Amino acid sequence: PTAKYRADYQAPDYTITDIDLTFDLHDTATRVVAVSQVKRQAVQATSLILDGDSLKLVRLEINGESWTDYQETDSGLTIHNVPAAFELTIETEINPQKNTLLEGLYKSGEGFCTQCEAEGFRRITFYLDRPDVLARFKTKVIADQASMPYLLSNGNRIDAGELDNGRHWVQWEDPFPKPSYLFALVAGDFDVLRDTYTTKSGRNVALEIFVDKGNLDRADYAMTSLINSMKWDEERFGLEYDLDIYMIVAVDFFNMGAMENKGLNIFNSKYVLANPSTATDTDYQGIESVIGHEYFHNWTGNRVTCRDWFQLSLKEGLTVFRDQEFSSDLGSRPVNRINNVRIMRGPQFAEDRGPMSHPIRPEKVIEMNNFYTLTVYEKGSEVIRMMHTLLGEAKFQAGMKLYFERHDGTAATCDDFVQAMEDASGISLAQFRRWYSQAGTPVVNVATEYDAAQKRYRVTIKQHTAPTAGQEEKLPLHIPFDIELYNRQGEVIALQCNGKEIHHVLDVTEAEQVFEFEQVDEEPVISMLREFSAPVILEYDYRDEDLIFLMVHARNAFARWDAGQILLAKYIRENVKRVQQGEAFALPESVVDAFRGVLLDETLDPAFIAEVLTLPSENEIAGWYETVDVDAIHQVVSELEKVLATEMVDELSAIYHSLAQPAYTIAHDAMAKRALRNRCLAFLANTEQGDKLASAQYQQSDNMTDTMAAMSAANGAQLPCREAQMKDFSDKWTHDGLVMDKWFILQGKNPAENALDNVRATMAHPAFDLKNPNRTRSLVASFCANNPVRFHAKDGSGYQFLTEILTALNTSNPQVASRLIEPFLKYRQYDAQRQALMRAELEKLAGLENLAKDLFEKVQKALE
Ligand code: BAL
Ligand code: ZN
Repeated sequence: PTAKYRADYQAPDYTITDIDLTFDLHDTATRVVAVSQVKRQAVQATSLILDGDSLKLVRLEINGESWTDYQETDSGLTIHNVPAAFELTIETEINPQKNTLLEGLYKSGEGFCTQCEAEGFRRITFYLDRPDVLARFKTKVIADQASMPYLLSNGNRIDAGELDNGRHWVQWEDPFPKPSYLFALVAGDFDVLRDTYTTKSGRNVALEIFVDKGNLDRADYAMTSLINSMKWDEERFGLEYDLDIYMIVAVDFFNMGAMENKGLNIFNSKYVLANPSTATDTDYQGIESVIGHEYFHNWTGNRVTCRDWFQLSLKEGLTVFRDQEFSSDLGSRPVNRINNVRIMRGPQFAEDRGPMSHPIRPEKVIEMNNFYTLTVYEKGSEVIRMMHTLLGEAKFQAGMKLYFERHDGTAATCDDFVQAMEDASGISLAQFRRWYSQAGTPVVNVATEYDAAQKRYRVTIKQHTAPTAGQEEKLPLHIPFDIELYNRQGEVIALQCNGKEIHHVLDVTEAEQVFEFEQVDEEPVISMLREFSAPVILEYDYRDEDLIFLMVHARNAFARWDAGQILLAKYIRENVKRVQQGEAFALPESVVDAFRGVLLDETLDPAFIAEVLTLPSENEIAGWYETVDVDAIHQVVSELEKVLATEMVDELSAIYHSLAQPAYTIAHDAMAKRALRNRCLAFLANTEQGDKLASAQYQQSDNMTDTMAAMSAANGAQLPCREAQMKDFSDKWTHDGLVMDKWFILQGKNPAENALDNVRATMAHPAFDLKNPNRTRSLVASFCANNPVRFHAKDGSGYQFLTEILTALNTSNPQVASRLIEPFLKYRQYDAQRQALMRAELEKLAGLENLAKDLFEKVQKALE
């Protein structure tokens, strides 16, 4: 496999302005006729080079005449000696039934659907399958009428008819030119939830959500979320929907979360289907954010798309930022921020440390699917958020407006976006642009000094980014560094430098910079990186009492949570050392009291309290170490949960009982109370009451949130009630794979010593199917990625298991395989014995005869 480089970008020699597609759908032999209007763009070009993959060419014509001057190649089709402008007709045959890759046109259950991003359209027809070729699409779909009454594609439905052989057809037309990755087709039989939305300028939009028959009672929240998204985008960004119909189809077999195809979103059913008895509060929140995300792409992604795939963060980072803001405006801003930051500090920082480390705008790609990463998405969103912090809402919105004025209807670059922000605001983003090209997580080291005589407080800030794979040299970044100083009464001290008051977001731009604050009457407590104002690691030697002070006094909820996390981190590190030295676990009473104080503070949002009382994950903790001691980390986290539970048992128990709710509702305050109650239960699972409480909650629960909380508590603490719960749940839900995913996750995360045996046995469960990405991720990824102590068993059994799965998926679905391989990529962070075992597995994979390029790229980088 060969790499592509961002620096090599060239505009296409030809473009396609219009394409007229006809699909004659059959399970194993679908015929696709594509009639394209082709135009030469580069004077010297004579050959049209089209992308194609796994296609059978049936017919090729130019201007209606058969054309024989062409060659089929490994990557598609080269047509020689073509005119400057012509009509190209290509007929291909494809086999959707055999398409287990779930890219291009494939079967999900009884129906047909497509996934074309990034490069799936070339598995449908030979085409200029690149995002800077924008064409108007017309699509006719022909299929059996009885089994497939719904035939859908992008844009507006303009005609339909019946054929005399039991088949029927529907004609679609999308007036907006789009790249091929936004093409979609769906055929099948569904239940449909319908609603309407009137945009602020008066356009009536039909809203349709298609779900498998029998699932209509699980579509309401998706519809509510869609309507909320449409309204929010008008209010916050001034952006309206632009077609007369917006369709969402939920399918069971889908590699990603969802796809923003113009007018016809295709969703993983996980992000559509929910009712109180099948979905948890977290599932509901996931639906709201993914429905929002795909809707927001209509402007940031579809109306303005990417020039090339290296620019993916142009649409993804921006759209993640928008969906995060949507969830924060509708729900709790602090809780949303906390959860976004957990993802950054855990898996995104881990990605930055590993062999696949890349800037948010990658420079080199072998398999594009490997770059739908937390770096491009989540860190990409943090980069947008930093611009928002630097510019403020008004100037940021002016930048958005200018961006659309300049680039609507075209394919743009990340630099175009930054330029619009810069031009609209008048704020220089010259140095800031380095965030697009520099990989890795900067470490910001802070030292403070108080001069009582001068009443000055000196803050020295150093930034350093360690070399990352393929990028040795790092330059200082422009880091917006949000701080606040407090006096001992908890009052904010105005920031004054050189006789002038300055803004609380400091512009850190140099490798080392000193800020000296004047008129500071007493030694202050400093709160830093407020709101996680930049995606960096903060190093500062905090005293316990300052952190405890901030947990109470910091003005902003995020900073209070963060102080608690830093305090926990101190004692987790210390206890890991103690465990390694054979000493007993120890935690000062003052630390317990700080958390008790938060638990008992009735002025706080219960959902926020639950976050403060949530310990960092074992994976996040692993990221703090050069060499990870999985067993010690696991032991310390378990002990910490137990000690906090034992010390606060009365308070936890009282709050648990006081938060019992009469009936389930999805309102935010009800969710918040459940979050805290179930966090209390997770702690109490470690006490004598655990089994009784988890058992009673499971039996009495009228909703999936409480059911899963009871099961997770029982699973995590290995309570006696666990087995009966697991059996009961499986008996009840075996017919429903999506619900069973929750059960598979618990099997994967089972801390029992024989977890791997259980996982292997579970693969024979009737609801399990390795070909279904959701099932595989639920069971296999939860074991390999989220059960570190069992996956990293010293005998290497977990590693062998992962290799077996990867070998099977390498042929059936390499895109899913490529996500599952992640734990192996971190092998250098483990002890010598484990490193050797994991490396041996990587070498086994490298030796596979037909290693897919998705895995090839990662294996090669890991072994380098
Ligand atoms: N564009 C791929 C799915 C998503 O990010 O919305
Ligand atoms: Zn997206």
